[in-house]
Amino acid sequence: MPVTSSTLADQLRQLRQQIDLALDRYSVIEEGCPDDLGEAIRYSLLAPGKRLRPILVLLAAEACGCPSERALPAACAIEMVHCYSLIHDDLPAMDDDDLRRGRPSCHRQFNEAIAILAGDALLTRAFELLSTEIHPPQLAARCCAELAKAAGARQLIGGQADDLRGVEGKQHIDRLKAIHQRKTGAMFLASLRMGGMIAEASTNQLVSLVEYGAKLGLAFQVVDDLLDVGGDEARLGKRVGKDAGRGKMTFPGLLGVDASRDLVKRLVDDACHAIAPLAPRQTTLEALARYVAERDR
Ligand code: GRG
Repeated sequence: MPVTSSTLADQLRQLRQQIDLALDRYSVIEEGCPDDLGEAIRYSLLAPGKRLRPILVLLAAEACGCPSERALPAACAIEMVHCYSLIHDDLPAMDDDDLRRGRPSCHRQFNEAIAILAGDALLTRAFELLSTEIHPPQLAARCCAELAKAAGARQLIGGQADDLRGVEGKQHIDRLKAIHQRKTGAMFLASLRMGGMIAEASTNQLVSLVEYGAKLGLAFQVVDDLLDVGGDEARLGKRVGKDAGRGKMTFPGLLGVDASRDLVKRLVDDACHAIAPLAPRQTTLEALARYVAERDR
């Protein structure tokens, strides 16, 4: 059955609720965690993000025939790693942002030291969660390896390091794609692969999810760049116009706005094509890809 935009909106609302309840539960760190650190962790983690990566974990599991609840710890773990990366990205030494998810960024609300430590604590908590809440232990180990690889020096952290040097580098579309493949794409792929692995997906099913994730991750980032040019700051909950203002490479900057929009359409079509073999359970992932292309936040 086709998923209309209103049924997708309902499904996303329910998934976010399920994820937020689990994040709330998993981020209570008792005994020994200093109050201000615990507060900073929960302030950033429970702030109203889109929860796209955890949603991908749950939908990938469902698309491969497994109840989404089983994938909830992995969904929360990837959101924790994502949240750590946002906290650290906002620091003065990196992107120096005062606003995140519509609120003062973590270091503005608390202080730099607490923000660094809250990020560190979220990163380590994610692996604690995977190793204690995913069963059997072999599956937990595979999930830990998957997330560690995506968040590590070759992917998320390496992409961030290259991006920070961006203004000095050669402005080229392939270089831009490579940075985003590492900063955004790798975490999308890890989300989908962990969901698939928890559902005991076949190799062919994992290949479909990976192809979908590669196209979706890039589409997401092109839209992110387009929103940085023409988006609404209040709706996005973060500063707009900052990339162009800093001379950073962006898709609209390199290709123009219209060609960037065409690229998004092509990528979303390719993403939907990639998961056709998962029919009949692929429809929500398809609808999600269309939502990502049309999003305004
Ligand atoms: C500090 C290791 C380290 C990495 C930082 C996340 C990141 C890497 C940088 C943030 C800047 C940026 C444009 C990253 C690309 C990925 C991206 C668009 C992140 C924001 O993700 P959303 O829009 O955020 O899903 P919410 O708040 O909705 O979860």
